[in-house]
Amino acid sequence: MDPETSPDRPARYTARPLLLPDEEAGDGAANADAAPPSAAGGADAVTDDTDEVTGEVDAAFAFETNAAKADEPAPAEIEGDLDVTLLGPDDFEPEELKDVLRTMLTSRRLDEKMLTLLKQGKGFFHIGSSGHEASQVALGREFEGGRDWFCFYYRDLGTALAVGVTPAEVLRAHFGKPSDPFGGGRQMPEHFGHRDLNIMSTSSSVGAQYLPAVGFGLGVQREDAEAQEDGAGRAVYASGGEGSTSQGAFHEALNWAAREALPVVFHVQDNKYAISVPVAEQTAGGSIWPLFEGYTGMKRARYDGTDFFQSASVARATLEHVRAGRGPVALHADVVRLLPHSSSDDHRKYREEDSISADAARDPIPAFVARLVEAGIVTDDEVEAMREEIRVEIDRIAREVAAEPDPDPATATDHVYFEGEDTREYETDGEAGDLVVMVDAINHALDEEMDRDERVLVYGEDVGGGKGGVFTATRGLTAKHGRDRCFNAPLAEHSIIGSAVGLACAGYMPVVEIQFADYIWPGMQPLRNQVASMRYRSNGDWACPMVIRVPAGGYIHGGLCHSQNVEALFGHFPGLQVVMPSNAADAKGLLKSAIRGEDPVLFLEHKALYRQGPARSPEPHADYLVPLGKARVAREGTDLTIVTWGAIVYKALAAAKALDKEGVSVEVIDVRSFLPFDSETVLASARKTGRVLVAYEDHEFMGFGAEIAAQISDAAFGSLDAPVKRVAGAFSSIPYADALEKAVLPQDEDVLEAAREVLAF
Ligand SMILES: Cc1ncc(C[n+]2csc(CCOP(=O)(O)OP(=O)(O)O)c2C)c(N)n1
Ligand SMILES: [Mg+2]
Repeated sequence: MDPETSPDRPARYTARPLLLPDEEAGDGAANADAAPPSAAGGADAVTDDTDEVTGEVDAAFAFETNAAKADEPAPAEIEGDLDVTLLGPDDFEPEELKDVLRTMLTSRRLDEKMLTLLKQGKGFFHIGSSGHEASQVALGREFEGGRDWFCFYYRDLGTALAVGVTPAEVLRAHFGKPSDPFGGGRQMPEHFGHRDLNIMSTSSSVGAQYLPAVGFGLGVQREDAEAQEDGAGRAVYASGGEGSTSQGAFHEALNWAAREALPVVFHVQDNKYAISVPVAEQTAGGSIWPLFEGYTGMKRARYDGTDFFQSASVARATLEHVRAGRGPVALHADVVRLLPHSSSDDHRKYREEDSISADAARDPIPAFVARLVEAGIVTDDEVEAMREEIRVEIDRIAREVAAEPDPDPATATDHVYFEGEDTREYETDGEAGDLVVMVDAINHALDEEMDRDERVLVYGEDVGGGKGGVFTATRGLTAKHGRDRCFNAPLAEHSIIGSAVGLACAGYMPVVEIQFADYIWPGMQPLRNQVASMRYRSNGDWACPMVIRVPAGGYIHGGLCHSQNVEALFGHFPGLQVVMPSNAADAKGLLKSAIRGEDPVLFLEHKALYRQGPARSPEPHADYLVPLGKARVAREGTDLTIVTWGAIVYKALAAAKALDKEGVSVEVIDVRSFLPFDSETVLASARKTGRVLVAYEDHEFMGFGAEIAAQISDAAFGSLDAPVKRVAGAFSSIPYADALEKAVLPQDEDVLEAAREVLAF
């Protein structure tokens, strides 16, 4: 049967001669013109509006020039400054080329099969790699699964197969089975991840894969100097579409990789569309290729990614370069997207027929087959036999996988955090030293932990060298531990947190500094979509233990961007731990626990307390650990509980002292840890005193105090003699001038007055 005219295939999937029709397609013919099933809850499911609406939108954005550019042919010759020898069929063993063909056909068949399964209502989503296979398989086969590191994107099926992922594993992800090695059914399909093969769990976030590759590269560079001398160092693969190169993270990654000559291969698969947006509407000049130039130290190559032999030639030269430690290579593969963006998309709504058929004419598989037939390596009949064999095999595997049990709903919230045994020993006795200020206690904790464990790496902005951070928390660490253990990152918060993802996944313990909480926002994306979710989305296979030290808080006339409080926002991220010590001993003990832990910790340091007298403590010994998730009773009392943290602890203690003189006994609880939160200590105190004031610096509205008040109302209502009250900052940015700052941030008298109100109720 001619696959082009097979009734089993919707028109939009027949841009290219595909494999043989699927025996299981069932009523697919009836659905041939229907929109593909949308992804229930899928990120891009919303892109499919009604025909009418989309028609209007298309008309408004019909740039002729863009459409023309989007379908520009690939260059006939390889371009760039990488030394590439063009390979042909004679440069490979015939069996190698047959293997390549098999992998390409398998990738294509999996796309078809999963789309068919969707039409049958088996599965919710698919995003295909059809048209990308030549470049993917050519590169993938130069890497070594389980030795090199991989930061894939969702359209990397051919690469995944080439490095060792099996069709059964791909199908398990499609069906969302617990045996799915990518994430046990937690992630949408095609979000590759494989612990045994060193494929880091893929996040859906476009561009979020590039900076982890820098982290892996930093790790490899530390370990593989000798192997690189023999041209055998490990390599890191990072890939994405041309649309992803609009993300700042892409350029940040090129910059850092080039700066440090890291062994990273950036594989940009330019299929000319980012969902519906043609590349000319995406990128200056209509192509990312010229923008690769200028990153000194990085090589680049542009080639026809639908031509296996061009791709393989570039791949070989690239890996030779990278494995010898000569720096990163950025590849620009001109490929074609033969399918709509995903199963939730219909590209006929924004692509002309001739654009779709022009891409179809560049299908890498028939082109590769033609070269092999011409070289006498295979016959057409042999290719057909191979297709049929793959089809039968994949159908069989799909049937078997479909019959596997589905995930147990009871496991739905497993692996948010580390679930193994906590072997840390907390609050052990030992000599306490001289009084130390909080910032010095932090500095000593870092130093001691770097002594204890060489996997601990400290970096951030201004952190290295003589300065030791703008608050001196890292002073002296470069001099003592060396530039490769305490160093300056580029001035880019996404880079700092994103690279830490790769280092953490490779087994390091990055302890990074964000100079001010107010500038953590570029790092929000990797924090939320890489760091915090890594363990959960990989079903416990990958984890991102790291510490992100963040000076936060006001009272220092820092104005709008040196005063912010961020605990409420980050307390909302499953997978993250968030703490804030209020004194030197807790700072040292909590930081050490965080560094010795298994989960990522946002370590908030109140900068107004760094050198404040009352926040000093006798310095605890080097193995003094404070548990995360345990509040501290800063003062015992019986009439009123003030729950607080950070700088407000001292205002609460001042209020307690004032009330004490009036015969009122106030208990002050220093929360210390937001995530995990010690509900038990807070509730026990609320039950004891019957009156609670929550005092904090951040805006009262939607602040962390709201969570505490809600918990007390839920669990201790019967013990209360007054409503839980909050006293906190105004719903405003934090101004600079003394009188204004004082008006916005809670003062001693505000806390005292609020305490009296609760007592008077
Ligand atoms: C940060 C982010 N923004 C938006 C999206 C939604 N989205 C998913 S894929 C995609 C287009 C990506 O295009 P490109 O990088 O060219 O890769 P391609 O899909 O074409 O291979 C978009 C906008 C996302 N997943 N992540
Ligand atoms: Mg694209």
